[in-house]
Amino acid sequence: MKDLKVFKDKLKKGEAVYGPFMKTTDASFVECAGYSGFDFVILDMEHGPVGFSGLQNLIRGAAVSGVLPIVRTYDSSETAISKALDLGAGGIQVPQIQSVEEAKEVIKAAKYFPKGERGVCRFVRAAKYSSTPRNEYFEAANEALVILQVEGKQVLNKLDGILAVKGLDILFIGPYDLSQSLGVPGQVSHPAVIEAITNITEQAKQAGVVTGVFCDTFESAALWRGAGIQYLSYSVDVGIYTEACTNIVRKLHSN
Ligand code: 3PY
Ligand code: MG
Repeated sequence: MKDLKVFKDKLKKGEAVYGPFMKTTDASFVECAGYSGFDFVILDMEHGPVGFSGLQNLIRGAAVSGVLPIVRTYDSSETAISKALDLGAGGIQVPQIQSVEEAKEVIKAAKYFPKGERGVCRFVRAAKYSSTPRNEYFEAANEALVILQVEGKQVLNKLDGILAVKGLDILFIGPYDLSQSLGVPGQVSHPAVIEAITNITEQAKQAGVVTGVFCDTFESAALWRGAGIQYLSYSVDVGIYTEACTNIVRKLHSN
């Protein structure tokens, strides 16, 4: 997967990668994000309405516009993970990881032998429905990114163990759920949330693991890029569209 190699090289060089969450079920919007130059899109099965048959068209939209499709699974179950990968996701992003054991189970579901026990089928979109030679496919498939989300204060004392899990590519911090668990729901700029994100980032840095975070302002994107976070998820398709519409309506009414 060419895009995946470019993406991983950027991370290795310490560069930043940017991409929005996508709640759309229409591949046109994924293409727009790709043609705009984003590095990745996160196709959201946790908070968006898309199902698996719609998901495959969103992944196709990502392929034609040259952007890496990451799927945020609806949970950490084997089915949620392997179906997304079978459809050709460049990586999976799993929400609400609660323990080291759960992190290990995710790797097991996402990787083929010898790294894991992913259910085997080569008649899937990711294997070009069996056109990809089998050895080539199973090796390439094991390159898909595994991104784990930590977003609750109860998981903070398990971070060392999670960061040591083999096969983890990126530790993603969810500021919104984190803010709720810290007792300030939605206040992602609250000092307690900033402190928690800073500490997680530092701990990951010590462990040599790339971090990611969600931002919905340019200020927070700059803040977290400055702190060394490389995988920056910038806002959400529907939020971006709402903001653009609001600005247009405001300007039209000011004429
Ligand atoms: C969170 O902030 O909780 C996320 O999952 C990313 O938007
Ligand atoms: Mg969350």
